[in-house]
Amino acid sequence: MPARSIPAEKLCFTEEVKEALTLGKPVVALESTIITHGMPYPDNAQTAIAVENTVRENGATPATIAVLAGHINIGLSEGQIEQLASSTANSVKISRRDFPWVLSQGLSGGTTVSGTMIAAYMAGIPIFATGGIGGVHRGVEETMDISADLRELGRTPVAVVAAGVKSILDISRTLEFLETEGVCVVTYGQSRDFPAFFSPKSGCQAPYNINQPEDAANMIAAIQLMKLASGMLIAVPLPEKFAVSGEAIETAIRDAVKKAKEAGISGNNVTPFILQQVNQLTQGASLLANILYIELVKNNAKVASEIAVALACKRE
Ligand code: PSU
Ligand code: MN
Repeated sequence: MPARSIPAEKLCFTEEVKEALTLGKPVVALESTIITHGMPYPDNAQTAIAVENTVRENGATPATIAVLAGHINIGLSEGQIEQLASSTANSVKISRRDFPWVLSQGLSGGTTVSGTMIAAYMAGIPIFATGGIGGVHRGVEETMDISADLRELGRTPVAVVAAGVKSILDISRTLEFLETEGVCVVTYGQSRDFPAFFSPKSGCQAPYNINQPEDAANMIAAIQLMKLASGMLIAVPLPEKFAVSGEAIETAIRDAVKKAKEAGISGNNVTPFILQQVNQLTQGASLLANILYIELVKNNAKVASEIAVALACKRE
């Protein structure tokens, strides 16, 4: 997919990513809000590097995307990951609306699913792996809190591989909104049950189900063939062996939502607040939550890599 033309000095590629893209090798984009707003240092840096390695082990090149000093970086060196991970206090959480500010002010930050999709598309990377995407928040009737991720999926043709959305969100409204936005949602595995992050099942059905990387590659190719402006969501459930512990953590997350409401947290502070609360509420189990979280992201990265490989094979 040809890169959208933007001034080269604003888009910085690592040699590894530039070479892979030039040669048409499989590349998987990775987001960086996980690094800046999802986990404390040094876990965030270690996780980011572990996820990159999972992509490499599965035959693709990882391109972690972030904004550093006003430049959009497609692929980060270990030193840059370390820098971003250890200086999170000044990091901006970057979705579509935030680019004009961070680029013009020369700021740094982690890109959300929305922000990463935009940058991946500019760089010519059609597939991207993350943990979970943002969604429609419960109480949306009052707050209008709908993640920019959902509208981005409707307007940027990048396939996002994620474990669905957290059960704290309004999952059925999230799926309704994705339908309105024209986003093709597909579960990956044995069931059409849309996953809810640590819970492999939410009880809400996705419209389609696939279980082979080639199926996903064919769908991405169809989007490209039709030049649809919309992306797609490939929802991968947490592997069965982690499901029981996953359910316990989802319960803790639901408690954290209550707290956020009581504390009057709003806007883009909601998700980081909840993630931090869950660590506290699960106490002894927070280590488990961390381990599960890393397993979940790595599993998504593996699936995305296999899809990227299948897509590259189709192009040869
Ligand atoms: N969901 C998670 N963990 C996360 C996020 C979402 O379980 O770290 C991050 C992602 O970067 C996502 C963003 O794109 O939060 C959505 O934020 P908001 O709800 O403010 O749109
Ligand atoms: Mn929001």
